[in-house]
Amino acid sequence: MERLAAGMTVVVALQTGVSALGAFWTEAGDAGQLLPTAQVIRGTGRLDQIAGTLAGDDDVDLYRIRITDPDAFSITVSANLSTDNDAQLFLFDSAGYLVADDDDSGYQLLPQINAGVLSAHAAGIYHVAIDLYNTDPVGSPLSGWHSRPEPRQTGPYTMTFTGAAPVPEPATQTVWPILGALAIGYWRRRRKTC
Ligand SMILES: [Ca+2]
Ligand SMILES: [Ca+2]
Ligand SMILES: [Ca+2]
Repeated sequence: MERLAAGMTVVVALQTGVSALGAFWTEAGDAGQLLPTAQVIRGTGRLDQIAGTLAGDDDVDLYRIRITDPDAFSITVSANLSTDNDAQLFLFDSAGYLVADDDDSGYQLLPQINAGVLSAHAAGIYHVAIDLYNTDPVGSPLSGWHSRPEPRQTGPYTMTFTGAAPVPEPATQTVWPILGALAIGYWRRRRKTC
């Protein structure tokens, strides 16, 4: 069993070795506004912050994240938009169905999603969008945006998270079935030789 035990040690190390450090993500270029063009947050450990810019006439920035603790999940926003800081948040599941949204629960006219709002939902992949009031999503699942910003404004924002993490790299996602197949093969060989 020594070789199998060693393999399982590697698995445990992969599971626990990603929990210590937080990730601070800066928008690369301009994040898209639909699922196929959402910016995928990569990294290890917690997701602490995403910093970006609402630019142009009416920017919508959509990010793919992983919610690890739905009870604790929260988003607070700081921003320095050019007029009145009136931004909005929308949270969609992995397929683009809206699960939460907020306009003005944060400081001044900034949005905020409080811990507990996601308690009835499962952990997993989600998408978070930040945009200007009063541009709202269209379709369920998300298929577009109704652009009607009031007022039009631009500027930087930072979203701070609890209960979230980056999306695992594809290689990390595929290592589990590979390790599982190796373990099953080893177990079958052991049974034949016993
Ligand atoms: Ca942007
Ligand atoms: Ca954008
Ligand atoms: Ca707002």
